[in-house]
Amino acid sequence: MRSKSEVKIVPTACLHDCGGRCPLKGHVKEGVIIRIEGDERYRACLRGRSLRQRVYHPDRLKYPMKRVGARGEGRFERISWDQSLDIIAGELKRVKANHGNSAILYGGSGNAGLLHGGGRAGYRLINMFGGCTTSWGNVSNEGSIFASISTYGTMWTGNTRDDLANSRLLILWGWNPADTIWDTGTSFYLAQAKEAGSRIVCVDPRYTNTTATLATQWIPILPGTDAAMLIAMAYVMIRDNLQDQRFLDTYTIGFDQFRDYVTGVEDGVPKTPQWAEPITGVPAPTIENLAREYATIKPAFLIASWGPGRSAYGEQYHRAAITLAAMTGNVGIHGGNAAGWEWAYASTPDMTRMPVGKNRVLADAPPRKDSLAHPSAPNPSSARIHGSKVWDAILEGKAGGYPVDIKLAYFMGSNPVNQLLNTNKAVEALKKLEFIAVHEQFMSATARFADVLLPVNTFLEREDVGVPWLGAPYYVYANKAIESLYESKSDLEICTELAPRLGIEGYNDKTDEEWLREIVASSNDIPNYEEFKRKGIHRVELEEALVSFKKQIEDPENNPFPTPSGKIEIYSQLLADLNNPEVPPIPKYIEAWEGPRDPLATKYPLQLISTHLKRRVHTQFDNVPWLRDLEPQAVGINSIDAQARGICNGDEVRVFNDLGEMIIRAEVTERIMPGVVHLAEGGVFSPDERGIDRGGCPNIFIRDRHSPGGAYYYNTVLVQVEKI
Ligand SMILES: Nc1nc2c(c(=O)[nH]1)N[C@H]1C(S)=C(S)[C@@H](COP(=O)(O)OP(=O)(O)OC[C@H]3O[C@@H](n4cnc5c(=O)[nH]c(N)nc54)[C@H](O)[C@@H]3O)O[C@H]1N2
Ligand SMILES: Nc1nc2c(c(=O)[nH]1)N[C@H]1C(S)=C(S)[C@@H](COP(=O)(O)OP(=O)(O)OC[C@H]3O[C@@H](n4cnc5c(=O)[nH]c(N)nc54)[C@H](O)[C@@H]3O)O[C@H]1N2
Ligand SMILES: [Mo]
Repeated sequence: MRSKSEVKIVPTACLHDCGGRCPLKGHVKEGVIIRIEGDERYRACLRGRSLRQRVYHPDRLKYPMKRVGARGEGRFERISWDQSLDIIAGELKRVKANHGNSAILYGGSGNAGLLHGGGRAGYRLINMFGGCTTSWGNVSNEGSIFASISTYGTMWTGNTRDDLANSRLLILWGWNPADTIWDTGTSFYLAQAKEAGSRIVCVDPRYTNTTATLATQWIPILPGTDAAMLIAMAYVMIRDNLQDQRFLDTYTIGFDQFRDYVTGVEDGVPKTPQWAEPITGVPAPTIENLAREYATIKPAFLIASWGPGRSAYGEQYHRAAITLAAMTGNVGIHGGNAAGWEWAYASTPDMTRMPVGKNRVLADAPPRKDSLAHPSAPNPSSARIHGSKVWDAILEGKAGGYPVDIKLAYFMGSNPVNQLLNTNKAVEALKKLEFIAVHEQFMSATARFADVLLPVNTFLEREDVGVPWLGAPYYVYANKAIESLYESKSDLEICTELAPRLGIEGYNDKTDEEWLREIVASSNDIPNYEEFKRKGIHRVELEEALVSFKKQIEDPENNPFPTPSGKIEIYSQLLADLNNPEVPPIPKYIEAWEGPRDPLATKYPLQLISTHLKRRVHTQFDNVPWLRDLEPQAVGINSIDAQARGICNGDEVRVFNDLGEMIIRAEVTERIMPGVVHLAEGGVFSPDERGIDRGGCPNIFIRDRHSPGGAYYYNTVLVQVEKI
């Protein structure tokens, strides 16, 4: 028997791509993690606690491999690191020489450590090699970014979550933080608000776990119609003169134009609750009530979560929510919320991270014509392709109007085949390329298409630092708990070895620790690197909750909003100048395609939404046995829709539309409204020999277009479900 003293406790953290950054303690014995323990204050979720089953999963990629079967078939043979790096370097040089750097497509996201996350290592390498084609548009929340920048002039619009306890009414619009972690403490603060007697209303097509545990009221709404309900709420406030006119006069421009649209002066259609009822499926009296409550209970927190915004015209929903926050005077005050992009604490963007350098392919191209042309709008180069169009761009190239003919794709830390739109088109597109390199931990749907596939370690096998989303005021230090398993390496190590093969000098002249010391020093918050590393966490004690726009509200003379007018722009001249009726200067309800009134609905009558799952982060953790048994992938369908189709709970059903077909288990439930079905995103694309997906990947159904303002529209799609 070995003694307990041989167990070493390593302070580390979960750095997966959700909003939580949960401190963890790894119990390590003889180089093996035997247990993972959470933190008392920042409690890790089920994923962090089951990390061992992911890290030690038998399917981890173990050594470099090259493809031997047809592309996408998933047959590989082992090669050495030298061989694999020589092949990748040779292909990069060949494509650059023959077609130029723009023929290289690079994509990376993945885990969220400040050093190893975000595909930074690869982007730095490719930029030092001369640049590449990349995509634009934030898959998570481009609609919200668009609305925040055009209305407030900045993305930083949130309050820290400890401020939730100050709200008396909380309207959670398409937000399910009981499952979908945005930062580690949110559920705790929501529970505090509930205990203090605040009203919590959830507006969501699904009766979520958040609704079940926290809400006083559930308002089911048809997907993609949120802007109509918000605008009808504005109608009620205007009709009853409940808006905070002093706030509007002092801090905003364009309310008059908005009022003319809402009351019907502009187009002859008053946007009454009766107008919104058949569009949204929400009874007019329910809309009336919520409007009156939001206008009269102060302070009130309205969050416009990103799920509803990942839809056609999702930008309008976000702009409408911001307008209501302004109409009720809830911007810049404790207990309120600006209803924008949500981040409060602006320290991360200021931190000095490993520079990615300049991408010359992007820099050399003129700005995109339809970008907001605002300094904080991310990288508006016309050489970027919207992420929903990359597969089409590969297939159609310059002949199809794209800026480039892509020949080579290099992916690390992302799984675009599974997670971008129109998966079957992705399959077709990737078959056309001359070469594909992928760095991965597992044989993902994307890894399957690699010509050379390199094994990457996990954050428990390297050092990193993390910051949670939304401005939760703490930092985590993820100490390396174990040596890299098998032959795996970090992306940074791999790129460091590739650099000289590409003739690049000075790619990496620092150790990981030197990079991390630099990152930590630049935070301004962390006084002592050693202590931070030893404890694994640094908390910033705030005197009071941080509230975005507090200065602007308290002293408007000296603190204009960072918009062209210095005010909250309910009417935006920048948008008016785009001269595009689909991106109007005031928020409007624009009916989306693939909704219940689309002619396509006669063939495919069910609206499909795909949400983020408690037990996964996207596709990651899907293979963890402890978690898989908890919530098997299934299509959620209301009992009325199920009965009409003869479907019983647990039956295998066929889900299909013109783009794809799937066989999956049905979960018959009252927890989703009739007419809407649900599949969790991140179901692993697993086509059988007939091409029918058996893994439940919703993206096989979703058209590869995007909303006019750039929002990805994962939640705008019609399907049919039938019993088999
Ligand atoms: N556990 C876990 N946490 C995560 C993630 C994860 O994968 N797992 N992913 C992280 C990432 S990267 C992101 S971007 C965020 C995403 O965070 P969100 O975008 O908030 O997450 P979703 O679950 O997609 O959507 C939230 C809710 O919106 C509802 N909804 C969908 N469509 C509509 C609509 O049209 N109208 C209304 N009113 N409601 C609608 C859904 O039913 C769902 O309950 O979560 C982060 N946190
Ligand atoms: N239908 C639908 N689709 C969606 C969404 C939706 O709501 N509905 N949500 C979208 C959103 S919000 C997001 S953020 C995206 C997420 O899209 P992705 O980030 O592409 O999704 P993941 O499945 O997390 O893929 C990350 C991959 O990186 C690997 N990985 C993890 N760590 C590392 C590392 O250090 N190095 C390397 N090289 N690899 C690593 C993992 O094994 C995993 O396969 O999905 C989008 N897709
Ligand atoms: Mo995301």
